[in-house]
Amino acid sequence: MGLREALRRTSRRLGASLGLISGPLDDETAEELTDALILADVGPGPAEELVEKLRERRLSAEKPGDPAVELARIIAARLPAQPPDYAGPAPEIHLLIGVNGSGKTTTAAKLAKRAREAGRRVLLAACDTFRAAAVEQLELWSRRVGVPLIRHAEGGDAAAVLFDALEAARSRDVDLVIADTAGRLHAKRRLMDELAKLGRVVGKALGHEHPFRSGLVLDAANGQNSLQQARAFLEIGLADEVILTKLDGSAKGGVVLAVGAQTGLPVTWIGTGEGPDDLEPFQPQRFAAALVGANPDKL
Ligand SMILES: Nc1nc2c(ncn2[C@@H]2O[C@H](COP(=O)(O)OP(=O)(O)O)[C@@H](O)[C@H]2O)c(=O)[nH]1
Ligand SMILES: [Mg+2]
Repeated sequence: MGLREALRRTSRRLGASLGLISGPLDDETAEELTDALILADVGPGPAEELVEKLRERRLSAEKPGDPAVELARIIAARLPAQPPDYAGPAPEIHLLIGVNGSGKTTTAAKLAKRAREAGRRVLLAACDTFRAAAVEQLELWSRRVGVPLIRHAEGGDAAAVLFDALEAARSRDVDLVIADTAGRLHAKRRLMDELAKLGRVVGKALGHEHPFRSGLVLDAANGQNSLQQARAFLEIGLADEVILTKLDGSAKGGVVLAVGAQTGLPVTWIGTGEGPDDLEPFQPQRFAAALVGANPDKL
């Protein structure tokens, strides 16, 4: 599904409020727009700040422009900047972390397909060893997207799978390893230990300076609750970025702003459906335009 379509339910709601604005922003319209932003899960604080900025802009402008375009510009400017492309040694290592059901396995497959199609040598690692079904699900995906998989028998050790995947990556000249991990919500301490163990495995297999990136996968359909659910992951401070799934069909696309405001982490990818191609790199301007239903060429 395309981005605009995925965000249709959010943009429709915001568009209805924005459509009422012609000149300066009066109190009633401001309040309505704030409510619409809160319903879209932008969060009350950021919602008020956005509307205040829009109000100022419209007061100071000689001839106020399209309110949707103005709001989109304000939103885009608030989104954390994108991280630079990976420039470290091969292989690049991308761990996907997050609670069960957030979309880690699906996203691993989507990312793998995209990278393969871009001409990269990719390997998937089935580090969610907790349930047999999880490994099988990734195995199906690996065949579907044509990317090899490293797996162990059920119940194995996630760190051992990662180690094997990294060894295989080295011997096969792989340049990207994508590791799917388990999303069990156990004690923060355990979670931290497990993720730290994966980090040590990278050091052991590839050298201690070798970087890796942890993408926290969040379900946008749960809006701000997804941030709450992933609190343990956020508190241990091992997430480098956020990948937001299930924006399709959600009326809570505004959660992107809440994620930025509450975590300070960049959103790097967005999931827009269940199919292998339903993944887009996050582009703040394009996203902001689609969120409020503005013409992206006018931003
Ligand atoms: N609509 C929609 N569904 C998604 C998206 N990403 C994942 N899903 C679905 O969410 C469910 C859980 O995904 P899964 O990858 O198994 O989550 P995991 O437990 O974190 O590995 C599956 O039914 C996926 O098809 C998305 O971007 N949009
Ligand atoms: Mg999974």
